[in-house]
Amino acid sequence: MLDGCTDWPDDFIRRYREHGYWQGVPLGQLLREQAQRTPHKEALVDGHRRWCYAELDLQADRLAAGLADRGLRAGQRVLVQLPNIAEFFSLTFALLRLGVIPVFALPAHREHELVHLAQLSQAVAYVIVDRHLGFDYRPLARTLREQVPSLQQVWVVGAAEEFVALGDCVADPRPLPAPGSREVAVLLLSGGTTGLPKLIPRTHDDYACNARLAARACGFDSHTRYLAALPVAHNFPLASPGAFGVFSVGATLVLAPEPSPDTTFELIEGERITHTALIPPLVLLWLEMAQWSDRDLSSLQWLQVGGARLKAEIAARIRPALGCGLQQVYGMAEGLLCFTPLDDSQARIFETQGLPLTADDEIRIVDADDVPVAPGAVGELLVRGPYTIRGYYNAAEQNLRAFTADGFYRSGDLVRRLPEGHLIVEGRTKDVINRGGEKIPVEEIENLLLGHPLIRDVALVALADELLGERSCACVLAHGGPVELGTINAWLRERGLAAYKLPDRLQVLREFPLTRLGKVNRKALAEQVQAL
Ligand code: OOB
Repeated sequence: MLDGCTDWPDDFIRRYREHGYWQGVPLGQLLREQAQRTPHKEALVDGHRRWCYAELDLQADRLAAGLADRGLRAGQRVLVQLPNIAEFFSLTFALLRLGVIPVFALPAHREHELVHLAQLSQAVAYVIVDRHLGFDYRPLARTLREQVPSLQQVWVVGAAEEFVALGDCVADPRPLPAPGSREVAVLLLSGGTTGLPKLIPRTHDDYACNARLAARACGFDSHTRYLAALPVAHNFPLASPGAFGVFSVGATLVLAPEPSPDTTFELIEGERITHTALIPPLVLLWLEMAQWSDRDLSSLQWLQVGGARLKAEIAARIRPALGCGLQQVYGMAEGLLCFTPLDDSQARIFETQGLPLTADDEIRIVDADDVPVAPGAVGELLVRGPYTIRGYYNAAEQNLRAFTADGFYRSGDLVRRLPEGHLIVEGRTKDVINRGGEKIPVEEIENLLLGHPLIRDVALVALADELLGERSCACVLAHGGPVELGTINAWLRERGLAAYKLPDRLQVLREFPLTRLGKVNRKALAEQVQAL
């Protein structure tokens, strides 16, 4: 396994193979097998471009050969920041076939996040699109090249300027040595528990298991037409079951450039979409707009919702407004996935976040001392299983805190379990703000803000919000002078912070409420500010 990663112990490896979770086939090979089974079946739709399985397979092979010619070698990392376009998949499969490991940044990430990801992964190349939704990624590539010496190459989909066009990185396909299925396939981003985001190594075996079993739990078959409305760089639309789930059953993936009802309703109508996935704030927007839209959404069978807690009242509005069923999804890039079964009772579908995907997902719900709580009581969810990591990448010290000695991942989520096993997410212990599904690592933002000349101390807290569930408020003790949200956010933008992490509100205070131990009492602070 890649240096800096934690493998599963031998007895677990044996068990996961015996139980059929790990099938010994690298992800690149899964596409190959599908292309052999159904070469002419439509795999991917991106605007006017339609690729069948044979075409996607060929594009991946051509890129793999071309990138090998440019010196890419198995085990190296490549920072990939692409929106929902066909090249995301030809590139990803090319890298997977070479055993080169993509690090998936979100299109919304900027210099602050990207420098960290490139340094942490020691990426040798960075792949971007020239422009997307009005943003030019090439200046970002310039900054990154200056700041991260390991980044030798930049490949651009579209107009490359001084860089190299990805379209020029192709060569005639040739047989290349495939990586082993137990190797790391991709590095995903964690929502963050403390400090800056960490990288999550997912192996070919475990990620294939993730996608294949999730596709089964969601009723995907070869007739499925899945709309990727969320950015496919995220684990939910990428493999839970998402795009990889689609490819695992020979179905069709339709890419939306962004998730607005205008764009997606047209695609649902035109492409006869059967399944899609959203985060809760988008559900609200879709429900609202469905009333005014005359698009035909009748092909839609299932809407998967996850990333943040969906309110039961909103859940109940989905079928009447959109005409499709709801499937709640509780997942994490570290592994564990839960789905409400498609044939579950309405009450459970509306009020729970579902059942773990496999019988070998071991769930422990514990108190602050790691002691299991009484059945039905709320506690922190710890998990271990065939597709849940045993350690973050190159993070020996953090791993001591994020994993128990016997290999359980500490999710930082507070959950309770119903007698039949359904989990309900009740809150969390980790210092993350969940802004409608987008995760804001509190410490990362606080550390940045502490560098502002007018700010003496800061605490970022979550405030309740109708649309987003939570939004962020920077509570500030100032040195003096006017401290205002607009100027602070402009300053944060200059430092290259992704827009979704900018505080929604700023509150200047004289002092912070403290705990008995003299630390900032975040709960009291949030209550105090919410009441203002
Ligand atoms: C998904 O993955 P991440 O890695 O961006 O975030 C994971 C965290 C969880 O630990 C939990 O705190 C929260 O997001 N979360 C939910 C939730 N789904 C995720 N909280 C309440 N209710 C839910 N349904 O967000 C993710 C990965 C795969 C599938 C779906 C979501």
